[in-house]
Amino acid sequence: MPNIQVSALAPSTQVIRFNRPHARNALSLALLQETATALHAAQNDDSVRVVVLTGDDKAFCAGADIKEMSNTGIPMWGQSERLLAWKTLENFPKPLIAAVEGYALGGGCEMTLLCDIVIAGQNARFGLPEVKIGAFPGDGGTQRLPRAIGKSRAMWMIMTGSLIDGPKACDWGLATEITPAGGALARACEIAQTIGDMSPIAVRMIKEEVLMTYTKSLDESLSLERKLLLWQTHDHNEGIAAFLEKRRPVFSGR
Ligand code: DAK
Repeated sequence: MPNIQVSALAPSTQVIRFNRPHARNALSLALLQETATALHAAQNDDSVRVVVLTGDDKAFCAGADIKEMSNTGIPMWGQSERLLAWKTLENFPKPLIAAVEGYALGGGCEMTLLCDIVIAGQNARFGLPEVKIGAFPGDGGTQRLPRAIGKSRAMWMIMTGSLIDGPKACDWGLATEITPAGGALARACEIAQTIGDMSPIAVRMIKEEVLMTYTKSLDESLSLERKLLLWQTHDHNEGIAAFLEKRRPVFSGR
């Protein structure tokens, strides 16, 4: 049985669904690699404008596969296949939306931190419980969580392994929006469709620029943003023309 299912739920939106329900969608190396392969394909497919990551009603993803850890021990953390798969997620240039129902724990929560927008069902539970197995969230969680929700809340979550529910995740800025239980995927696809109608080149630039916040100083990122003023595209001309002509723009991605 494949560890993920890839489908198009709306034109221009690709949905990657984690498919290890017996293990609460834990991130086996195979699941991680299949996800990376699907993302590579989506990156190279112009018809895909937005990717939605999702799980099932019980779990988005319960984190690294603890049963695999007991097979391979500590060296698994440094496995190049594992690190490369995480890099693929981190460097994915198109919008990534997480639709979370149930548990998003450990690596599953770290994955949502790499998504650009996170839609959580009312029953969602977010947490970084690695401390309970004598570890720490080593796929970016110790760095990205405090940037997302602030130091004190991040310390509390990471040091105690406590989970927070969807509404609190939304209140703290870990999730973008909350839906009734079972509604996260539909809402994520709706947002994906809205973004999919925009100029893909503008959306890509926006993602790149916003993410500079986390990697560069303000001076450097502001000057890079200013340099982008020199950037001109057909889509920009088309957007202006469509506004003036009171019609919907037709973006080509050039
Ligand atoms: N791995 C493997 N199997 C898992 C799993 C996981 N993370 N989570 C759940 N399962 C399996 C359970 O073992 C159970 O299998 P069977 O017993 O049926 O064979 C099945 O899924 C159903 O689980 P439960 O019976 O427990 O179901 P519940 O609904 O009652 O509870 C739960 C669901 C997700 C709350 C619970 O299963 C749970 O607490 N799971 C563990 C969650 C967790 O601890 N996640 C963090 C994993 S560590 C690094 C260092 C560390 C890390 C990364 C990098 N570096 C140094 C680079 C660590 C990363 C992690 O993510």
